[in-house]
Amino acid sequence: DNTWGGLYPRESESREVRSLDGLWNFRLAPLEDPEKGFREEWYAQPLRKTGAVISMPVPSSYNDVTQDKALRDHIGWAWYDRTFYVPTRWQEDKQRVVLRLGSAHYNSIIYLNGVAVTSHEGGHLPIMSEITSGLVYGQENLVTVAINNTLTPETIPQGSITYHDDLTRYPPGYFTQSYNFDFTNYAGLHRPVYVYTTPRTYIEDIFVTTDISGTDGIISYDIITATTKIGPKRLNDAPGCSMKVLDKDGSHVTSAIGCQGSIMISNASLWWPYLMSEDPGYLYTLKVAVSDTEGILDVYPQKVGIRTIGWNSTTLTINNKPVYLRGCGKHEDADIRGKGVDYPLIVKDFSLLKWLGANSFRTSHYPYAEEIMDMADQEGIMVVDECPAIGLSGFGETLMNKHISVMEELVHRDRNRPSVIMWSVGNEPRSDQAAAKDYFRLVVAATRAADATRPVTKVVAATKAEDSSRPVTCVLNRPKYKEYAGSSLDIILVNRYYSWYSDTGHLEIIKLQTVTEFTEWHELHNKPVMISEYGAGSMPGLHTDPAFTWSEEYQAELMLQNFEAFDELRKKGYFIGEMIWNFADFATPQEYNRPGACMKGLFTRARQPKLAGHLMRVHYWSLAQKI
Ligand code: GCB
Repeated sequence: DNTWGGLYPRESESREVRSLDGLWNFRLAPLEDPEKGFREEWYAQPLRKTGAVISMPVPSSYNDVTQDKALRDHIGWAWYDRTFYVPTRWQEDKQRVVLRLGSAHYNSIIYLNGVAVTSHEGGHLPIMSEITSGLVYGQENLVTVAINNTLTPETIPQGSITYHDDLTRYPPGYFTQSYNFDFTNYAGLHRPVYVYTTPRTYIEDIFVTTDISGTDGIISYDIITATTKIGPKRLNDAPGCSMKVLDKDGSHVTSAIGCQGSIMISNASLWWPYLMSEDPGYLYTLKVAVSDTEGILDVYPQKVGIRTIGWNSTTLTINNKPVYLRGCGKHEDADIRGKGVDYPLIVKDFSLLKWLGANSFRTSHYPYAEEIMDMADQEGIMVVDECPAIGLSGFGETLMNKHISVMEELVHRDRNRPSVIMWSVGNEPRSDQAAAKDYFRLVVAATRAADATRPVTKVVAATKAEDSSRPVTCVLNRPKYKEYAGSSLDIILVNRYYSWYSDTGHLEIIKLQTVTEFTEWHELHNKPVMISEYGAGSMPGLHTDPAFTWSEEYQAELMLQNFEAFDELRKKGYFIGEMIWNFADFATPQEYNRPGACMKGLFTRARQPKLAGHLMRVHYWSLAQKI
């Protein structure tokens, strides 16, 4: 039952937003009886009445918050619940009420007062359900979420479950979960949960695109209004839209009338990436209102950054200026909270990105929280917005349809964001399999169609690439001559670990191999190319000279060799950026080749710089001055 998660809950003259974050009650389903909670209807009563519960913070991953190994390693259903009140005034004022979860990893079923109100597949995108008629007003309400983190070849991302039935080696019923990726599959209610109101006739959706004409900015908009089917509606006429444009300081710039149209802003302040202007990340606010003959019904504040994106076979431009991406692959990852949204961490990470002189990151390998994306918009940090398709293999139709619907949900969530400059349909698929060709052609076409610069409805039809406002990419990691996805893409992104996963210890080969390979990728597809991952693991505090694998020196010298290759490639005119792997060390499953974490961070997991962090700071700031 996947649908779009709706506009982000924001307060306005007509909307109230209440947070349901805090400590929820929590209980795991037993491994040996995973369906127990459904059979015993745990959702029909407070969880604490069904058995022992613990307190679980929301937002947070559940894995690392206690001393319990079974909780950390749990595979299967987990149950959350809490109670909350809504005022009777919401009913008297005929408000429409919506429950919204920023995400729930991976499959989830949401109940209100014992009744299932919605379900969702996929762990990184918002979920909403109108709950107007299911609430008891002025009394206690119960919200329950059942959530399952099992990954299979049919989920995105993929994983697989192995049952070990050799009873001489494993206990009865023993199974293990493996993954097509290297990061910890943290699970839980990772993002804020809200209950919010709108009037019964409300702004359902807003789509903005922007353009530039001389010194003027143009905001084209499409407002979709709706009326809830529940209860009497106050609607004396077809709703009409109007809007005010406010500048960064909240001062009135101009106004417009109509649900579709465009607004001209003379001498507009453009949205520029960090270090490309004195005031990067400039955002206007479009205060959208819908009214009937009796007056204003609903108001929603929509941020807008005025900028253009362009690309051809060699270059990516913002506001008609070529840009070179200086960035990092990242993860939503920290100790204790795992992938839980954490405001101190968000502010710290953006502060570190700016300290580095970086202008971009990739949401490797799944859509990040909207709270993070808001910061990117506001700070002028460009984002390669990636969906959760990592390491995909087996390109069947069911998987493809799921992949397309994830891309549509992602594009729908993020299409108004100026920071999003590229969609990534995946990371390192097994695109050496011939079936990848049609598969990616169709996924890319659907992505382009979802981002068409014309009124968008929920029905997505294939359209031409010329209609899209952002390039589509996928991170390729297959031998270039047996690779079937690249031909469908606008920009070629490749992860490459010379002198780490191949020729380990031989730093001297990096420059030659990197220049050769990326030149060939460009020649093969005649498209801009970028390195989306390179790097080496380092143990903070381990020093060796001459450099030796895992030392801070080895990581730094590997970077220096790569920088020389990138200099050379830049001179050729089609190399549009570099993103190191990774911004910070991050958690990985238990294994013998990594010490509990991927150690390729510029920063430790606690966000302190390694030698590599200091080196990158010098490199990115000097690049920012040069190009
Ligand atoms: C990759 C993956 C990334 C891994 C990295 C590594 O190519 O895209 O998710 O963490 O390599 O360190 O192996």
